[in-house]
Amino acid sequence: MYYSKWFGLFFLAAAACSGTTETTELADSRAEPLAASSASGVVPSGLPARVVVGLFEDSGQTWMKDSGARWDVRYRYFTKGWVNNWGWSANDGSWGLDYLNESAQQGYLPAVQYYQIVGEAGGGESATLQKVQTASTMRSYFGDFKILMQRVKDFGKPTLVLLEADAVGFLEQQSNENPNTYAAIAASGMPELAGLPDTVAGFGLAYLKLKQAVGASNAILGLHVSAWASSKDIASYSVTDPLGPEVDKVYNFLAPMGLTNNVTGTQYDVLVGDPLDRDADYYRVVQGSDRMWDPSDSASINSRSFNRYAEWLKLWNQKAAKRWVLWQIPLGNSNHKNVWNNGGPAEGYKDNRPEYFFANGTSHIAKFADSGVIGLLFGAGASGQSSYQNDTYTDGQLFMKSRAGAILNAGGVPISTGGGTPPPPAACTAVNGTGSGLRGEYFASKNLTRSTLTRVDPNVDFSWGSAAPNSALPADRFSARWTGQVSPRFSGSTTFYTVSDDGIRLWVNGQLLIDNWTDHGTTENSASITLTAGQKYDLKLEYYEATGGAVSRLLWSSACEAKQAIPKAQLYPASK
Ligand SMILES: [Ca+2]
Ligand SMILES: [Ca+2]
Repeated sequence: MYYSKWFGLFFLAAAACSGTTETTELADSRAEPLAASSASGVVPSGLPARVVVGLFEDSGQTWMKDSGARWDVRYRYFTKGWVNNWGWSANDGSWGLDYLNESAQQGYLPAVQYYQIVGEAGGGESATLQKVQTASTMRSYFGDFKILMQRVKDFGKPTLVLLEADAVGFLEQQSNENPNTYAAIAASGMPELAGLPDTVAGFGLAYLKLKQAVGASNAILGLHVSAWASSKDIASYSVTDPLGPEVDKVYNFLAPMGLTNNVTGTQYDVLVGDPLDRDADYYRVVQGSDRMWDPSDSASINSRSFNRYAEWLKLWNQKAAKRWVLWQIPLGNSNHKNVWNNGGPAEGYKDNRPEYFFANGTSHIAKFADSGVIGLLFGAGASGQSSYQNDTYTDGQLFMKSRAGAILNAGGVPISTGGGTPPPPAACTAVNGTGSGLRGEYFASKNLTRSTLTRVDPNVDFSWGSAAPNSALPADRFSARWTGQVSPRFSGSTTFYTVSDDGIRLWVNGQLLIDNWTDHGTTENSASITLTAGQKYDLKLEYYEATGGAVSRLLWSSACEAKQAIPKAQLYPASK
């Protein structure tokens, strides 16, 4: 339980954080033994066991490939209109698939910064909530996103999809950080979204639902976490406020959007952050606002510093148990001329992030990995800013190409939990079953009479929407009973979940665990029971549909296993 040791350390420091000495000691104490191993959460499946480094590069460009540096990730924005190539292609997302394929052909994992809401009709950034509350806008918006998921599925390789930087922050502001604020999600009329709440939280869940409905399991979805939308900009201005309360506040808003268990049964894979959208000295020179971070390893976390940002990332990492991808990291270095970038050598504004990460070995990358960071994506967030094409350094070399390139070509910086699976606790010994599912008997009535159809269902994971389960059954007023045995893979407390629309009740080992035999919209119920791995227990699940949408799902989780539909191999059908 080394996390508790961590929290202990943190609170100790927080209690004494009026000076910098304690913070320095904290930084020192964590540097060696814990290294990158103290980050919480799993590295999403399909990502390598190192901190991936990438660049913004537009369709058709080959600078990254020509550079000879082993970049990992290539990203670009997908803005409103992408789905039909702004009128130049069919309305099928093929332009997007081309970008994914082009990136893969050049050896890169593609990343999409999905940035479409601001381009939807109805106003600018200040109208974000209003757009999300407009059913027709949401129907067309999520229609486009569904097409993205279909093309990502066609692509078939891991794809980072970073969702709506800025827009999520504006929703946070415009809803006064209330995730239950109305949004037109089920109300959009999109069939896949029928079971989701009409709330801002439901807006976040809609992306998860569409990924799941399309089956784009290779899409790695990232939810943007704003460092400014809580009314405190913790990275640039509110730099002495304690970080914990700010993290808690924003987490409470974002968690129901899909950072924790929810009705879709899935969650976001990563958190997404943006350290700053322009070079720091652009703000100083042009706007008179100093946003440069102190790069010193002994800087207080209560100062405008890399240490403070890393601490914020770490608190989030531990709270949400998810890794971070940072994107749109500015490209300025200390040799830039602090002028508008017209493409001449060293034109653009000074920043210190590339030097922080790449000019002094790899310890700073490792430090950020320790805070949960698994990806560093660099790119100018606006025109006139520094760029990797002309970031000429004091040695006459292009900085990113020569410095980041050297680190990447030497293999990069490793991270702890590679391979996409969490390290199981020692006690988690799996006993895999050989089952084939449950006997499913379906009835043409609400009350388990008029038996109409019997079959073996590999599992119970149905979302029939407004359709019938089978042509022999009606779309409304039907019911079903699944019977057989369940065999847990792991010993200990197992939590069973039903997700149903409408009524449901579940017995395990003769015990009535869940009883919600009422008309209702999609609802999750859960209960826990202690079971022994490999042993078979009687299971009975009864369900009825009244009218409208129909959902029936049976899931489980335990300390050793993430929440998921109970797999076929662990279910044995009753013979009659
Ligand atoms: Ca129905
Ligand atoms: Ca219903």
